[in-house]
Amino acid sequence: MAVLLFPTKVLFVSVVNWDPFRDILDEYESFLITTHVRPDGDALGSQRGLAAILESLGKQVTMINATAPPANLRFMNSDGRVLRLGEDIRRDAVPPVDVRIVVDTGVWQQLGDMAAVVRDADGVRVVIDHHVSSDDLNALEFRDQNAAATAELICELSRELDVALPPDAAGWLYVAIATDTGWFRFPSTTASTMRAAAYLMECGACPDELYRRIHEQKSVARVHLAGRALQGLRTDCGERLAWIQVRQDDLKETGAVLADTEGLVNQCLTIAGAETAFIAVELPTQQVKFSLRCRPQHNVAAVAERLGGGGHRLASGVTLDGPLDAAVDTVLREFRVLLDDDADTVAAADSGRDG
Ligand SMILES: [Mn+2]
Repeated sequence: MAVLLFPTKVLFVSVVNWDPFRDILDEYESFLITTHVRPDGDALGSQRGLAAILESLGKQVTMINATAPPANLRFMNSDGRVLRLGEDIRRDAVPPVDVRIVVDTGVWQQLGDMAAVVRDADGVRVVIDHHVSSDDLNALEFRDQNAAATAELICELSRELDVALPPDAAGWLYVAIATDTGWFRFPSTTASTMRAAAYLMECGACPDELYRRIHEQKSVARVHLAGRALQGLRTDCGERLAWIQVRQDDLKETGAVLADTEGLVNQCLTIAGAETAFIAVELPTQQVKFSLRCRPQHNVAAVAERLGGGGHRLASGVTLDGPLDAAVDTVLREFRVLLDDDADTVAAADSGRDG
């Protein structure tokens, strides 16, 4: 059997032409890097990874975002290098730079208050992104819609420029790719994604430690709340819908806070045969906040939109007036329509409901 020996260059084929980026590096010295509001792992990781590359080439880099990252990603800014506009730095104190780079989005609205900072300045504008939808930012674009994360492009850039990534930067980029791919299990994950991850490990990223820092930091109250919510899990439409609810009393009695309900709904989709799911969370205002999820054959955005909410095909949300039971019934009806269920199945499932 023939053994194929691939040189590194073949393994790391780039679909993006980075030559214009090289030209920018030849010509300019100071850079501002920003990303979208409510920055996620890919946004922050790409921002920080790119900054590390530019700094190791001797460039001046400022990082400013419109909003702060969620609590479990704050370790990615433990040195405070990523500034928050209006908190850490005033708008009129933003330094003049040669180049403004936007990562992980190309949409003005997603930049929040940073949009004006990027727009109202002379100089070169760059977008590095993997999303399909984009405004015309009048920028040099480095885009690969097939990349699982913007950080894949940043990895590519570091190899193209032959810049070794410091271990912390490798870790940030690893977090970026891991979180955007659901730890390498979403269909967006390709062989190139895994090669990028391997490269980052070679540069010093520690997957076990990074997973722990992001996903194994729960409070006892949060785990208790999850237990309680899951204990009350119900199914409908022949177990094609699984749903849970959290009352204000559940929060009070476990000591959990509203944010502790985040991500709980995804547990419902771990049930064999479950195609759709929702969580109903009773708010202090008596309103009820719903998070809707589904498998790719369905579209819960349609459900959310019919009820006045919105979101993505696979993950949407809507807030309805209470009381909880009435709001849940409204949403259940919509899901039964969505699943195009016949009356018999619905009736059978309903008899199992004790609410
Ligand atoms: Mn991304």
